[in-house]
Amino acid sequence: MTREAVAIAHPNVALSKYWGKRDGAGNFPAVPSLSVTLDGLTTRTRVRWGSDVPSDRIVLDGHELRGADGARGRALLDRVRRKLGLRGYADVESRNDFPTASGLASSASGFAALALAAVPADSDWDASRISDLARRASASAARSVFGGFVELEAGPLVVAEEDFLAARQVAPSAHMPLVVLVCVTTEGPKAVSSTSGMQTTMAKSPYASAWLEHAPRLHRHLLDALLARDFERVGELAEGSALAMHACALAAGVSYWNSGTLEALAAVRALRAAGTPAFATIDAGPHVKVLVRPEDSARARETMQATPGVVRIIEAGAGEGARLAPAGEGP
Ligand code: 2P0
Repeated sequence: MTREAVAIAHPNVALSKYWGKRDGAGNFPAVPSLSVTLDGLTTRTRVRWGSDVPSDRIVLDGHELRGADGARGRALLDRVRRKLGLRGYADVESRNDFPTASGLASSASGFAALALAAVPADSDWDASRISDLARRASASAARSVFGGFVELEAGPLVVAEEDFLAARQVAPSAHMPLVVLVCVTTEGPKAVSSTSGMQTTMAKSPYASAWLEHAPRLHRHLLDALLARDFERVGELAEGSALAMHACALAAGVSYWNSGTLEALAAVRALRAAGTPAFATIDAGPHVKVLVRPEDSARARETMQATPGVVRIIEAGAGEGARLAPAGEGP
């Protein structure tokens, strides 16, 4: 018996940020988040279930995944095997067309693609169940299952591991045209994983409870602004969410920024002062993602390219959710 599928998924950038987990098992976020799935960066993952496969194995960009990410991926495969009564093990080959583990959200696209490719297409699992499965590996991955603008609510206050929580699309890509300029400020891997960064933040930051109270409120305002297609309000709130998250983390000694991050933030502020509505967001890494309307992207790109510390720029728009590649395509 062999079953094989290739899935394609993209990272997403959160406009209102997820940072902090509920106590207990199951990887439930403590705050709601809202993201836009990107189209400029891609993960392709092939999963082959076979009775001839000796053990679950995940190879990413030519190297076998070990450590925490490998364990999460194998736990995902194990869950699929148990829930669907599959026999045998899975051989997984995955490729990113962007730097892995550098704060460019490779775990979001990676676990979304893995979840979709691991669940046999003839099962009755819909996109919500795939999203719940992906969330258990990495909460941001639940959002990359869907395209356009996507919400993931917080987990229940008291969680049971088997509680269901999936992301959902709140608006399609075309709802509010926007360009994301990913200003890469280093090609190296990040020093602190998101999981450990958020754990340290929640355990040690004097502002953790302020974040947990503020984030859901900001999220609701951001969702309203998005539904009203108010780009500038969305941008202001998105920048506010990122700065609040990083301020909270910084107070616990968790810093993802480098000098290029600060230069890029200043350049975005200067763009705004000169009349271009451009807004910054930053994830668990040093890169700055600039949100602009499509008609302003060339000007913003020129400014960001000339900013010290910006190594290169990847331009992305709102993209599609995870999907299966046509039969016969490789990873
Ligand atoms: C987000 N980040 O909302 C936030 C903002 C980074 C900064 O979701 O522990 O890899 O695997 O559930 O999803 C990155 O964290 O964390 C993330 P886990 P994940 O996009």
